[in-house]
Amino acid sequence: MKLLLIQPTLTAALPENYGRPAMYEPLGLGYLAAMAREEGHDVVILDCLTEDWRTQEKVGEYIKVGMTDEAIGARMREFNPDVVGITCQFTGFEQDNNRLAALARRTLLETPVIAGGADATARSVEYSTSPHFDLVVRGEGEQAFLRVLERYAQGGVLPDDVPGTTVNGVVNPAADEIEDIDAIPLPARDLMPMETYLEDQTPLMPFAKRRPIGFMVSSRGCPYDCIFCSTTKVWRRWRPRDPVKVVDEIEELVQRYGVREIAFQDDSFLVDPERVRRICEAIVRRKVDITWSVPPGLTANRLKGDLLEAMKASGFYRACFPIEAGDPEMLEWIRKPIDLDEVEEAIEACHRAGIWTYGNFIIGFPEQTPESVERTAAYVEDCRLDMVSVYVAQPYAGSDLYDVYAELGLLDPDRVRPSTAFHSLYDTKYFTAAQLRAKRDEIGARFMKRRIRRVFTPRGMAELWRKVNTPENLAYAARVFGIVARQSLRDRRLSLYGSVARKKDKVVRH
Ligand code: B12
Ligand code: SF4
Repeated sequence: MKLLLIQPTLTAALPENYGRPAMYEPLGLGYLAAMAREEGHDVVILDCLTEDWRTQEKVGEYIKVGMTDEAIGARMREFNPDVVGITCQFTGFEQDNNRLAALARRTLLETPVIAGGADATARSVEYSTSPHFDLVVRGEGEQAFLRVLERYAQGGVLPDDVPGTTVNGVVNPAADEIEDIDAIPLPARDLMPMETYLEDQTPLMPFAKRRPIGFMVSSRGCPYDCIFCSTTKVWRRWRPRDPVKVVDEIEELVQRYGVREIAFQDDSFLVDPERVRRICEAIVRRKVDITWSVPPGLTANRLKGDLLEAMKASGFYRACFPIEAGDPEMLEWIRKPIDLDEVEEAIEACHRAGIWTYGNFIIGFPEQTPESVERTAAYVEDCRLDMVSVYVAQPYAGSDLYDVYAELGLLDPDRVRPSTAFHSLYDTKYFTAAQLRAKRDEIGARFMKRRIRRVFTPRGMAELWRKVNTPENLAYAARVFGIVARQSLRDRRLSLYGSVARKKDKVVRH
């Protein structure tokens, strides 16, 4: 059968003339495509954002980035698929998912339209009863999707009882998880516009050391259950890949795509430190010349002993810590499994080892008081991190936080706002959305000011010295400080994900 797998456009509160957005290969679609291809299906992946990111149009108060509907419709007609699959990951961008599915309906008439991804999983009843979608695959998609295709190919009608699917509001039992995730073929990157992703990854990872950067996952799931995260609804159990297979994929990215850095996108990379050590040893043994980091973050209390040295020897250069709050009470409320003392120790261990440190923070939980936000702000200001990102809490469907927003009446009854953690559109009990955005900027600016002063202290100099011991490291340090200085001068915000370029005057206000 002919399958068209689509990553939608992006409509959000963005500045006009936004420039290049953060673009990244849709690995979920890549895995599905690879599996389907092995079963003999003819697959096309259409990334509507990446294939035409220069087309940016105003839609109401928001900006839509990516291919026009005419262009997408033409591609649909040209390929004329038997089944359309749309990845619906982000709650905030449901209007893109719906518009695309409606376009598929209009253009391809009887062709089934299937949804998958984090948002469709969390709201599978809503999606499957909407006029746009015929079926939702919940959670890990490979097995359920293939079974749906097999049954559809045999009978010519979509099955309504496959485990792991929701059809017409009926939630079938969950599918079994794939026990051996190494049996899944590598994502079909050859079906994606890799040259466009790799061309300029600055908006996605401004603080990367080398480019181009290859993105991959070395494990699925997370053993924790933070209140703001929906991951446990998609992946029920943490499952690792074999370190040898992980390094095979790194080598493929290096040899085939000229990748020089790896960004692991695992939800919980460090669950098994011994596995990480084996990945590092294999990188060194096989002489794979890369630098690497884990942007979603590392659990601080697992970065112990000589593991950090093993990581550094294999190219690890920057530790991201998802600290989220500087207020212990708030940490408990959000169920973040960290201890601020252990975080301090991990930051110090990184400085000693000459590893750059990065921290992620979230403010503006629905009932977070101004005093609690200030405790996080003070923590950020006083911390010894090299770089930080401050985000505003968001109601992602599937997270328990979404229910808290709903209970407090902070959500709209009939629509989801195209809000992001960088530019939030949600009020909370104590702040308006605009106040939270200003607070986020203020905390970033306070950090920058202190950070720049810190460099010129004896301790700051010593920390820096350990990180600039090779010409490449020196050049990297210069680049980091260039970005920090430019951003601080222009009062812009640091951001790991998403474009750092914010045209201040033209920001679309909610
Ligand atoms: C890498 C990443 C990004 C990248 C790119 C995302 C992309 N376009 O793929 C970047 C850095 C740009 C990004 C940004 C954001 N992200 Co992000 N991101 C991730 C991350 C860490 C990994 C994605 C990935 O590659 N997963 C691995 C693949 C294998 O899994 P998968 O995509 O889920 O696919 C599987 C299944 O879901 C399913 N499936 C998926 N699609 C389909 C389609 C069909 C037809 C079928 C049958 C099945 C199916 O089958 C796949 C294989 O099993 C995920 C967390 C996670 N673990 O998934 C968060 C995640 C997707 N991000 C999230 C969010 C919220 C964001 C932001 C909106 C944050 C913000 N700023 O407010 C931004 C903005 C997005 C944007 N477009 O600008 C949330 C989404 C939650 C929600 N309900 O909205 C997630 C789930 C994190 C979380 N746990 O909360 N993100
Ligand atoms: S935020 Fe991170 S640690 Fe917490 S549940 Fe989600 S993936 Fe796991």
